Amino acid sequence: MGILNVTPDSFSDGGRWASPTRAVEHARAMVDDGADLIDVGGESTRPGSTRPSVDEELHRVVPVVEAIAGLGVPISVDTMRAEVARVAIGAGASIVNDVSGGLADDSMLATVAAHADVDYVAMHWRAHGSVMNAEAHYDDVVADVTRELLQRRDAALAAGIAADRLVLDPGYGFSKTGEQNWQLFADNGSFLQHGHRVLVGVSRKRFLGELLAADGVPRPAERRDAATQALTTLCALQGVWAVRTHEVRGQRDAVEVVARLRSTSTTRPARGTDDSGSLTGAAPDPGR
Ligand code: PMM
Repeated sequence: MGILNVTPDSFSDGGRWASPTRAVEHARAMVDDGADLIDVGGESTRPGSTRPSVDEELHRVVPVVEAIAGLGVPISVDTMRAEVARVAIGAGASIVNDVSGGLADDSMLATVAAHADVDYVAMHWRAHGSVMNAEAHYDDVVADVTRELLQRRDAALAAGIAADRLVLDPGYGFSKTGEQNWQLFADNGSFLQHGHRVLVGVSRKRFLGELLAADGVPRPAERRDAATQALTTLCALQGVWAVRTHEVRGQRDAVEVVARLRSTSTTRPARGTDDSGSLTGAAPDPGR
């Protein structure tokens, strides 16, 4: 899933693709590099960010969704607002990527449920960017995130979103410290046990910059792609459905390597191997 942030202030690519013309060029380049999906977002969710108005978000997102609808890959809209989701679906989006899992807007789940052919990504989330870091308190980060995410899953099902339309995302970097992100990733496979596709968004995130810091200074965002690729490889091995990424070519290569390895190992099945990986071929969810 290639990231197309049409925001002035995202942490890694803020402002770069803000004009529709540049956004379309970048989307095309990501498809050429092997992206299977494009995720268009008009609100920065980075810690400390302030929210745009609904009109401003619509103004950023909708012309870009319309313009890239002809590229031949599904479009996801990264929004917490039902109104933006509704208009973006009308403009050509077929996935709603809601980092709040329905918590930020009471109308979101019903809006998505009203479109039976639209997928819904529910991410683990506790609070908006302005206050999210203050919420990074857990007794057991894996157990707590799992419990809270499954509550959002249950809310989505209760609202009428079909189970096979749901994608779960642990929400790396959202109300989580660096250490908590690593603990979550160490147990990333556990999110796959619930029968839903899993999306992972670790691309260029701060915990990678901290890992690669020199003299106490985090590695800049645009130099975190190799570390991102290492995590993409692990995701592909685990059977994660998609990774949300700024840099596409290297991630695609990582996925191809794992897919090749899997097709090789299937000629001599290893005991305990789980073949359900979606990044690398077969879909993990029962319904599709
Ligand atoms: N992270 C960001 C934005 N949207 N959506 C999902 N589903 N998962 C994520 O981890 C996620 C997201 C923040 O990263 P960005 O500012 O680089 O887009």
